Amino acid sequence: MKLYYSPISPFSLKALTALHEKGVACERHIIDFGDAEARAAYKKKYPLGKVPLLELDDGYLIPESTIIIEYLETHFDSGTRLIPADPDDARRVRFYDRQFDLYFLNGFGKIFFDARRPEGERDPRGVKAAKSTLDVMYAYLDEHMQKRTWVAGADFSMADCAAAPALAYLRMVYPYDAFKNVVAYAGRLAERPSFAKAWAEAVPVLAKLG
Ligand SMILES: N[C@@H](CCC(=O)N[C@@H](CS)C(=O)NCC(=O)O)C(=O)O
Repeated sequence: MKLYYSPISPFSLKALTALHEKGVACERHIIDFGDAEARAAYKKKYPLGKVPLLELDDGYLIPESTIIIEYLETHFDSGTRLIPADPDDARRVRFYDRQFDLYFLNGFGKIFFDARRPEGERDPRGVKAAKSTLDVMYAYLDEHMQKRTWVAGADFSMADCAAAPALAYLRMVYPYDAFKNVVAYAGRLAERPSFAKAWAEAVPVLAKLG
């Protein structure tokens, strides 16, 4: 099995966290998005060119971080169970997984990439909309985390794998200091050994980017 990823990509960090949680070893292949040739070669394998992507030994491709984790959960019973066996509990995990991908991470992407565009190509209206969605999500998560350790039940799950990179990155571009339960949850996620290991790979790459 081979994972195509970028150490700084939040969706890759989500998949890597899951791999560490499950103690599943796999070959790694870093896609350097700054290298046009490498990017073009990767698009021949996966036309969307997005990471993460899991390639099975027979060449079968599994894109999408959530689906990669679903595959790991179905095929490896080692380590942490990231998707509960009970269908209702599993649906709850999937719901929070969606929330982090769609409303937290997409908001991060909008703010982060907009700031890197030349002045005339920026989209202040889109950034404002992303921030107001995040305001809603921060308040919602803060209340939800009042008496919880992990986001979707008593145990660490796929949803926490999604939350960890989202909150680590959002802290940098749209901090949530006013939301104490979110801050505490982000702290627990940062200390979770699986995410800490994945993030440790991202830190030197981020430092180089400045
Ligand atoms: N829904 C996908 C999102 C994957 C995604 O957007 N990956 C970004 C990096 S975090 C990427 O590959 N961007 C490069 C591009 O879109 O060309 C998932 O969950 O895996």
